[in-house]
Amino acid sequence: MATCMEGLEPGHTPLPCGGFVYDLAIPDACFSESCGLIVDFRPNVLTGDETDVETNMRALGNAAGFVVVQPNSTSGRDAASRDRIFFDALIVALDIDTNRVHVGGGSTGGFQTWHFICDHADLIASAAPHASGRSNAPNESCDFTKDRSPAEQVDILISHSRYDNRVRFERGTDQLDLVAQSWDLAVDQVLIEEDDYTWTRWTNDIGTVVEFLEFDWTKPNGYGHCYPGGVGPAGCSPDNPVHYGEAALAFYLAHPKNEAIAAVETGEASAEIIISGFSFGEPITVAVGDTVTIRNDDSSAHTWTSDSDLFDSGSLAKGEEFTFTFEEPGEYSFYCEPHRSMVGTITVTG
Ligand SMILES: [Cu+2]
Repeated sequence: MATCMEGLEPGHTPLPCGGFVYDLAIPDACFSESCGLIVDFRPNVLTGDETDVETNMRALGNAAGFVVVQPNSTSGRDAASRDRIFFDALIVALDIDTNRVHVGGGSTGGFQTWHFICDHADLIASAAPHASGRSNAPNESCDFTKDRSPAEQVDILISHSRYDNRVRFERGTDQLDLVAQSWDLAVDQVLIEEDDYTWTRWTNDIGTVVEFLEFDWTKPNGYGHCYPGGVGPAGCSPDNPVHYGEAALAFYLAHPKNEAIAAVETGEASAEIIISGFSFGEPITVAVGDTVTIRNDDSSAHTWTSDSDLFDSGSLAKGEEFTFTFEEPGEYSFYCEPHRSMVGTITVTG
């Protein structure tokens, strides 16, 4: 298996290994510095290339400092274990940051993600299974029983269409219920509630986060087994307010394995938050009276919006800035209006 790694090169490389092809997208920088890893499992009717049309994960992940792999391998529990061997070799070969390994995928790729959550939780920081859920096949279900349960809890973004014609919506909610019961999760927050979609956040005492995005979007033929925001034949519609790949990436960035708090020196006259790769970066600490400048370095527009209505930058295009001066000590949480998985906290000391 290690010999497969001899073909690693920057850019998009279909890498043959063990009889399968792993579509790899590796930013130049990842050969000289430690990057994260995103696995984007494909539906069985799509290749890695076709999957990328719907998820755009190569471009999104690469821009945010991730190696992206889209395996063209078989599905199922054994396949997940075999893919794990490939990923482990890749992690060593590229010195991947093991706090930033994430898996996701739609349909068959979603079930594959559940296999991974169940059997390889030690490897992953967070996951984004889409259009998948409880399996009916014997020995193929990550049913959270004693025989088949993750060794540790991971943060998960689950998405599912209420009009899914291939994997019924109830299978998604059944799986959510299994996770919620096993990990003592309860709804903590309704992040978004619109006519055509609802996004909830579930948490427990030890800080595990499971988010559930349910939506009404379908393809023009009314079938809901599709990627939100996807532009190809397996996409729901480019007009959807949520894009699966963007939502998964934002969730991954918000949920690394060790959510270390990096506090900057306090008492500085000013501090800066840079929005980049759908992330506000590490939490920061400032002193009362400090002015915080926020700048958007992404080509997508973002907002810096306080949970408590204290501040709101409005929509910031690329390169735009907004400043705010904190007059009271406290912990201030914030989010991005169009990308609710983009969240952060600023601590103001007295
Ligand atoms: Cu945003």
